[in-house]
Amino acid sequence: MPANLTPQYYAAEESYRQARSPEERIKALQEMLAVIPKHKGTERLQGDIKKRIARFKEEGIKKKQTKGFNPFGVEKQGAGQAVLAGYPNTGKSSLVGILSRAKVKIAEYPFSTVLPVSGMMPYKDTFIQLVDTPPLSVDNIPSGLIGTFKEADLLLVVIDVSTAECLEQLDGLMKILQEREIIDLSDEGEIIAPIPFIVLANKIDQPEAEDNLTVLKELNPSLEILSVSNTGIGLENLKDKVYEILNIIRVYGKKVGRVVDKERPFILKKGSTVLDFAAQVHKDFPQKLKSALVWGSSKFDGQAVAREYVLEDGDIIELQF
Ligand SMILES: Nc1nc2c(ncn2[C@@H]2O[C@H](COP(=O)(O)OP(=O)(O)O)[C@@H](O)[C@H]2O)c(=O)[nH]1
Ligand SMILES: [Mg+2]
Repeated sequence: MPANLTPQYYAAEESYRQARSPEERIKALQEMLAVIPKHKGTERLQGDIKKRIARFKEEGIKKKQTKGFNPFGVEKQGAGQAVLAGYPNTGKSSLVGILSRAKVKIAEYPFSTVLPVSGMMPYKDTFIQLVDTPPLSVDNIPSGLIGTFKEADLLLVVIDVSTAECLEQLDGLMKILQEREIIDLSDEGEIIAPIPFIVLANKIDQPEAEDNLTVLKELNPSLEILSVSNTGIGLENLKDKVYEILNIIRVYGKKVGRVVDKERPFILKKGSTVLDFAAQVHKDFPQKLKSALVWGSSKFDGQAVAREYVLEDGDIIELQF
């Protein structure tokens, strides 16, 4: 028997896919269950959703009981979370300090950062969260830190190209992260594991840096390597790249007869539709939504579009009920 699922159901399912925390997942699953057409064709699916809700609830309780507070957990904020990873003294804290307003500890001696610290990096009219982390090396991998990496939307693998040790640093980091299935590349250099990443060749302002970088690039032709420094080199390029890899768009809501609220963009995954936008504004909206007017990506300003219309970065949307 066909399930005949409704747009409301698909919207709820989309929120489930975009959910980041167990609480958000449970909420989205409950919404899916509430709007799913109740007939024989969906019985199995209903059962499956109920099981998933029960499992997430159970996991949540267990986590609270066994782990309590996890000091390596970093609550997500802003348009996306980029976590830095690197050996001691490679300049992770300096980068987070410059790019955000976070109070990070910068020191000439290693191991001055003990727990993750996050700061918000302004970008266009939104903020991207940067997470500074304690250092790791092949001999010292703080176990909680692997958890921090696994939760990231993007990893910034930081190496210090002012020294020839950058070759070992890169190999060591790639090995640690690949073994734990955090990042992975195909032979063609395509990112195939859950967390996208870029390599940051830091301290490019130093005398030996360019030569080291040339060798590094020759040995790792498939890697995306950006050169940066705390003197400002490459930082604008880095921001653009981070935004691009997060694969998100900013869109703006406009109420009928009002001016658009340009202060607070909504953040959606690239490829999101008018319906996805409606679901983010209010959970009841997808059900009522008829169409929308769009300024930006549409052929002309204020064009009426269907619910399935795919939005683009910068679009302004007026929902029509
Ligand atoms: N020349 C130069 N020095 C840097 C750069 N970034 C950081 N440093 C220095 O490297 C040392 C370690 O920096 P820090 O940010 O604490 O490294 P972390 O251990 O990776 O967090 C400090 O003395 C910084 O001033 C850079 O881009 N160029
Ligand atoms: Mg540090």
